[in-house]
Amino acid sequence: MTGAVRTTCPYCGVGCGVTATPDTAGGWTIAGDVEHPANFGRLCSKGSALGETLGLEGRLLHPLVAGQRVSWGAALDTVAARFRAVIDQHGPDAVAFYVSGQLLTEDYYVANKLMKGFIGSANIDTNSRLCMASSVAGHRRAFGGDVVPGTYEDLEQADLVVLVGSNLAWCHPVLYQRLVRAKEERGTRVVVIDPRRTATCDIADLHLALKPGADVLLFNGLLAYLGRAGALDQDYIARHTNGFADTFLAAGDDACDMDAVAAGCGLGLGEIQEFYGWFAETAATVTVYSQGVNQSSRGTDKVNAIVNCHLATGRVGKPGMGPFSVTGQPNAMGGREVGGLANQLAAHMGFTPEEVDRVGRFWRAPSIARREGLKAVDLFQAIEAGTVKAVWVMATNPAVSLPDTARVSRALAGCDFVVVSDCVRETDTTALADVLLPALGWGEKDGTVTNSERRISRQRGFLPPPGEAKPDWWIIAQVAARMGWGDAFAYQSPADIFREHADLSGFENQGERVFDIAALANIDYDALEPAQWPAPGTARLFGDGRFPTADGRAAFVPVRAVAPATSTSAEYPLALNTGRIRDQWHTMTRTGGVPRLSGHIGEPFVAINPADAAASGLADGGLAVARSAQGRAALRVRVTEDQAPGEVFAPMHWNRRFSAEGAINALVAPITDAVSGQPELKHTAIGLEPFEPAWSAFLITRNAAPDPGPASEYWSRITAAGCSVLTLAGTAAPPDVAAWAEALLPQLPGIDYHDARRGAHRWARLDDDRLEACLFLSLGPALPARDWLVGLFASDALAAAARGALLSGRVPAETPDEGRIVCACHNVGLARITRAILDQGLTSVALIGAALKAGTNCGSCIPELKELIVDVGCDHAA
Ligand SMILES: Nc1nc2c(c(=O)[nH]1)N[C@H]1C(S)=C(S)[C@@H](COP(=O)(O)OP(=O)(O)OC[C@H]3O[C@@H](n4cnc5c(=O)[nH]c(N)nc54)[C@H](O)[C@@H]3O)O[C@H]1N2
Ligand SMILES: Nc1nc2c(c(=O)[nH]1)N[C@H]1C(S)=C(S)[C@@H](COP(=O)(O)OP(=O)(O)OC[C@H]3O[C@@H](n4cnc5c(=O)[nH]c(N)nc54)[C@H](O)[C@@H]3O)O[C@H]1N2
Ligand code: SF4
Ligand SMILES: [Mo]
Repeated sequence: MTGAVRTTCPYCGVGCGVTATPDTAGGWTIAGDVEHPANFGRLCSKGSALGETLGLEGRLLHPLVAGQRVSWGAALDTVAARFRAVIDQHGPDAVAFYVSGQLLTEDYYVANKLMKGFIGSANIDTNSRLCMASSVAGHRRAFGGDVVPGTYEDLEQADLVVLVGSNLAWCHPVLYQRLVRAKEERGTRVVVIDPRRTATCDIADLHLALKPGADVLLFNGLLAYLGRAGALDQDYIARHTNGFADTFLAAGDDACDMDAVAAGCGLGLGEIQEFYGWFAETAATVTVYSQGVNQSSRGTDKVNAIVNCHLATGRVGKPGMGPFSVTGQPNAMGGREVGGLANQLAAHMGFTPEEVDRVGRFWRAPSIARREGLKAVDLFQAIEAGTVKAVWVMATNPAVSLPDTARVSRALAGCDFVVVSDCVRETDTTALADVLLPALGWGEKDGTVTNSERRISRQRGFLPPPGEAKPDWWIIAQVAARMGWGDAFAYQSPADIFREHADLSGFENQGERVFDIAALANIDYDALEPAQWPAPGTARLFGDGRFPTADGRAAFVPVRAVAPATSTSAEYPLALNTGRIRDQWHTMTRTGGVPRLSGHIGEPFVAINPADAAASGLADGGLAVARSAQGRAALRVRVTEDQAPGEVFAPMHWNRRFSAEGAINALVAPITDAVSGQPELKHTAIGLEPFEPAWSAFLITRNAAPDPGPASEYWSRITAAGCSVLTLAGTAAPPDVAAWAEALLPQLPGIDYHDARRGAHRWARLDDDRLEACLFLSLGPALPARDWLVGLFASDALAAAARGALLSGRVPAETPDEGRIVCACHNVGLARITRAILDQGLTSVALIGAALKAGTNCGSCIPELKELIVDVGCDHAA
């Protein structure tokens, strides 16, 4: 491949290798790197669409102070001077950094070194607190270090894969596809443990839809069962572990009999027995866990409940066996390596006097922090209380992603000095900043990331730096220099930083710290091939039963089942679970503007069981207002049997840029796990009621959609091919459409139609044959079909039939309506797939693939295609 740059995907922790190759039109072709051992050439829908995220629209390109463009010198002086002033007056703990698993390791290392080594406070925490903190704490309790023992191949070599609180199909799609193929080849059994039915259940031999939070009880029950079934590895327990007896007793107390476990988990006895039996009889078992485990007020205990069962059977770090915490962000692991968490110092060292002394000498740090700093939720509460007076946020959007966003916004709004480094100009967090610093984004920046299997890969830049944007490490080092520490931050390149980081990992390390990459310190950084740590090429750890604890043994941790911190009540009768959808990344700053990623699910929604919907007076496709003790949200209703009664689900992605009230963390309580500090993002008691619009509308414009205006209490925005789409609704009198429309595109001729009897308006503006904008408004909740209208913007010339249809508001019979996008890789919509299933009698995913290409690239839509074959077939038969 001539001119191809090998880099790594900036989204999930699978860490797929990507190649960027210049095309003849001056753009870049993005493809999977066939040589990268994480993905061997595969990419999911988000990775495949990376080429569509390279535009500069919406980018933050210049430093801003108080909204005014300034030079880099002035911006950096301001940041250094303001931080210096607060530190001089109030001490180092009055300032803080809040950073992110989306920084590269080099950026992260420099931020951590500045705060902990030189400013002298450990008030640097990361969004990994919301993500991996419980796994980190659970690993440290059990293994003595934050280590994921396994490797992706273990999922392929296992005979049983248990997925706990992980929607792998949507959140780690390429790893999921590896599992799918292994299952096809060797018949791997798959158990999914998740309160809701997810796309991942498509390959489940067993789906345990347990009660939210019941994981500790389920795994305590498993440990007790393993004892009864004679399935414990007594030899391993005796030789390689401590604390079994107490742990086994605690588990037995919780899980005194199987009926109690079944009742407590809300599961049938038979299904629990089936799972326990499989686990007992299958040596090659991997348990993958993710946010359904971590994001809980008992997240650390959940992790240890799982690890206990693996220790009890001696299944740790051996081929096809082990507990496997999959990381979310591209560099969640790298952050843990450098010490980005407030309770870690650096290079997997904590705050013992010996470690503080060692790191202090290595850094030649004048005033190194000696104790842990504030964890994310506490940090923002300290900002609100005014004890932290200056904060620098990097590569994260806390005004959306932290629980109780009203409080987070209040904290930032009231804070004396807020600096935000981001690539994007307008986010809910940049809106609250005093200083905005433009950072290089993916494709521009250079450094390393570590994926879920401890594999360090290079991210390489292939684009020129846009505007005045700079690498995060450079920005931090410049501020450090201005605060008087130029010598310690005199890095010329990411390679310099990586070398120092690698050296620190090996510094006075006689093998007691597993994280040791000293061997990488002097390699050719630019040519670095993906390598698993420690020492390049260690696929598995702990297979010999030796752990990085004082006596070399792993620890069983006795854990007890406890219900989630908030319980439902008459006022808030439903348990709100939150998480991800297939094609959006977090707060949508990168994926929200890509049409084919917005076509799958285009509005913030709440998924609810039919019985609960009926009880709350909610209809599928209608709108709902959700309330909790913290705040409210307004969401589209999806009625589905995938949700258990009493539980609802909403995505975490929407925010003030894309919706009026779609931000779900407005509802979520800031309750944290006492050990890890990770918030309980998966369980909040809420109430739902219908939102009954007096009017509904949509506005489609070729250019960026205009502000929805105050009359629209509900609105949400998506980007489609050639246009931006606003869906709107209000409970008061409808806005003056004529005035609104006139303000939009006064100069163009078009179609204006007002049905006075029904109160409906249809308005469209044309530039010759090209549709520029249209606005449909009707009284009440219902609106005409909108997908075909959106489709009209994909072309530059309007057909005569479409012109007529615009006026009548009726879909012309011959319009090939694509419908909601199901296959994002090949842009194939629901309507087209449904028609093909019916017209061509397609009965398998393979046949759909052959006819339409849907499902033939990343495979993420296959669960949905299968469902469609069944649904469409049934409807047709009925
Ligand atoms: N498409 C997409 N992929 C992503 C991301 C993204 O934004 N979009 N983000 C990345 C990041 S940072 C992360 S952390 C990962 C997260 O990846 P996942 O953890 O797989 O994703 P989530 O949807 O947050 O939650 C997983 C599941 O936990 C379930 N759950 C809720 N409560 C419980 C419970 O009490 N017990 C159990 N057993 N399960 C429960 C939820 O129903 C949900 O299906 O995804 C990564 N990949
Ligand atoms: N209710 C609920 N809340 C959740 C979760 C949940 O499941 N439910 N999940 C939690 C989890 S696991 C996570 S990881 C968080 C994620 O939450 P966030 O970290 O807040 O989400 P992102 O949208 O990824 O924010 C990253 C920001 O960094 C910017 N950025 C991207 N690259 C760079 C860069 O190189 N440099 C700089 N300076 N900026 C950059 C982006 O434009 C964006 O504004 O959300 C958490 N919040
Ligand atoms: S699975 Fe998808 S999002 Fe995750 S790293 Fe691979 S291509 Fe990127
Ligand atoms: Mo995450």
